Amino acid sequence: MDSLSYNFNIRSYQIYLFKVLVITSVEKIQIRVQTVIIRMSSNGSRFNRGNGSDIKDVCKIAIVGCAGVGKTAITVRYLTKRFIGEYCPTLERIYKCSCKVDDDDVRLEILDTAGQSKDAWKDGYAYWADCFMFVYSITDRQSFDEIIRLKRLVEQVKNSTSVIGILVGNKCDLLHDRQVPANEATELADEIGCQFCEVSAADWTDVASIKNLFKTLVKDLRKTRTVKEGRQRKQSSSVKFKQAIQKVISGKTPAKRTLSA
Ligand SMILES: Nc1nc2c(ncn2[C@@H]2O[C@H](COP(=O)(O)OP(=O)(O)O)[C@@H](O)[C@H]2O)c(=O)[nH]1
Ligand SMILES: [Mg+2]
Repeated sequence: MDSLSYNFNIRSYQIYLFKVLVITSVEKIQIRVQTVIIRMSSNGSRFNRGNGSDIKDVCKIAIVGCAGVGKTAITVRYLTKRFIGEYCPTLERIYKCSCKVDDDDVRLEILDTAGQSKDAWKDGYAYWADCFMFVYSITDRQSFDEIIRLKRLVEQVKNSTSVIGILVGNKCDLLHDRQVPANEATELADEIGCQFCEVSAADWTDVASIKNLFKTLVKDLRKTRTVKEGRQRKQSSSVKFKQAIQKVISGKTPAKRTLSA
């Protein structure tokens, strides 16, 4: 009787141990499965965001102009809505961000240039960029005179006179130091085929105007791209039409020969 109860105890202990092991391993598996699911879902959402499946365009903008005109100040104002005051004068960087234009998400790559030389232009960002922000300071006549040369350089690199750009007169908070009248800048804008706007990166009430500079460029670029695509589609469909006609004509000729033979 004693040995029976002993055996029974051992068996029940074994069953208990077995149950515990099974439960803990099942729990472990459940935990692992849950972890994998969490990882997958978090990767998935990150992937969806990073992938940018709903992003339609990439727009590469180069901010160009003489040193000290406020290129970095404009870029930083746009990206952070802040005006820091002092910026590294040799800093040259590409910033990536996105914006909404006409209900579409557009990816922006903004190149804040520094100290351009003629050669750098030829080899570098003029070639890289889709559109340009030509910045001068309304308090610096020389920076305004430089714009026409910069525009010509871009045209050379792009091998086209129809460059997408906007002329920007910065530091319009410093009206007392103005060296470039607004009407003169409007004339230049007409001459180089750009829109024109005066802004102040320092004035916080001008944040919307700075945002608009970028939006205008993106809109112009998208319009140009749509027109180009339309033209290409038209060309390819007219080529296809011509090819179809030629096929019909060349298909009829041998058929006639067979008939006459
Ligand atoms: N008053 C005023 N100062 C500005 C404005 N934008 C830039 N600055 C100042 O001009 C200097 C040069 O600006 P920065 O952005 O570094 O010029 P960059 O060399 O063209 O990049 C800095 O001291 C800025 O604080 C502006 O709109 N108004
Ligand atoms: Mg700078």
